[in-house]
Amino acid sequence: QQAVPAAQKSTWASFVKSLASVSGDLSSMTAPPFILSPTSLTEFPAYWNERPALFAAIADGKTEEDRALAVLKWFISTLKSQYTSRNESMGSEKKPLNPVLGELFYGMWPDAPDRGGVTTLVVEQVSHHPPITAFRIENKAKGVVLTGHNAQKTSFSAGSIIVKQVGHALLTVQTAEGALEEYIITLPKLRIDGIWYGSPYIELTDTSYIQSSTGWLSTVDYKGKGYFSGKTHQFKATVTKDGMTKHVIDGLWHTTSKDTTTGATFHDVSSPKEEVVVAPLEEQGEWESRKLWFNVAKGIREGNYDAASKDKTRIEVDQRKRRQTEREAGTTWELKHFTHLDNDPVYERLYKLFKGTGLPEKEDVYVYRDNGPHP
Ligand code: 0T9
Repeated sequence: QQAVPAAQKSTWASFVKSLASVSGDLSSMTAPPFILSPTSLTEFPAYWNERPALFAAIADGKTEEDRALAVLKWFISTLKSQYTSRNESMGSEKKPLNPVLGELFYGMWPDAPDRGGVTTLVVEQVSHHPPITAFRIENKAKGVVLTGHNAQKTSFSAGSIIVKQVGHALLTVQTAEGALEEYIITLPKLRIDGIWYGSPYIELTDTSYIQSSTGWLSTVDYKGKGYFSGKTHQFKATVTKDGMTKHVIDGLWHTTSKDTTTGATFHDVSSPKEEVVVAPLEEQGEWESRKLWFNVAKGIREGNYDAASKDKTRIEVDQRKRRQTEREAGTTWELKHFTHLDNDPVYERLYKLFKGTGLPEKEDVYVYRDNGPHP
């Protein structure tokens, strides 16, 4: 139990015990200081594009098959950033800051010879309770766009936190022939282990799917230690068209994989990733994540937890006041970049192709509204 500072051992033990009784949403639980991260969940969608060249390369595929494989390769290559990067930067998984309604995060990745232009990121917290984050990533020059939203349903089982990801993403690509291809992407289930020892880490389980409007379907099965072999972070992806298996990819999502049909390397994430570029604080608006949480994040980083909790309380009180004012006026908070629809028309259309996957028939969606230029 080395990861837990001596002074926080008992608060950690009671926190872990209370995990078993809280089900659904862990985000608003108070956790001991050592496990707090200074980063808000609104920053997490940037993980989708830490390899901007792979995102851009989707548009370069000559055939439907090429593009389906390019989407799968980009997707698998995001998993290391999404699910292991906090362990690398902070020693373990930590509890992210719980975004407020209307919180924003903007970023970009600069142009380079391997990607045709800049890639932009827009994130908005579209619900506070339960927390839901909507995002959009676009490489305009290449005609590749990713839009999605996600929420989590958590439960506790055999000492691990089980996280079901709710929501999905839609990737669209404009082909050289001018056709618009769509890919619905569903998200893996997470198991957070190492809780008792205070050093949580993520293993992916279950299955995620990438269904294309062209009929190509990638089914990604995730397995941890002891399934396909004794290694962590294993996956096997089957790429099919009209029910026929065309490729089987096998490997470790945080390192490399192979196309078992040809033996060639499929993905390889050993090269450095590219972190999102964010405007300096002086140029950020009040609702932008790093500006909004500045004092809280500083307190957490510097071990000044009194300062962190004081400013967190200020933010929470302000939020409660706003909700109260809205209730009294009979209004609701207006989202800046997204419109909520109860049924996603694209998902509904492509659902017919998800044969026998057990996925829900309908899903809601946050559609991006183009509001002109923003930082
Ligand atoms: C979408 C990602 C998601 C968000 C995080 C479960 C989690 C919040 C959601 C799913 C991203 O694309 C990928 C990566 C990590 C996920 C987080 C890991 C995590 O622990 C938190 C939850 C809410 C907790 O903070 C649990 C309590 C904590 C003490 C355990 C470390």
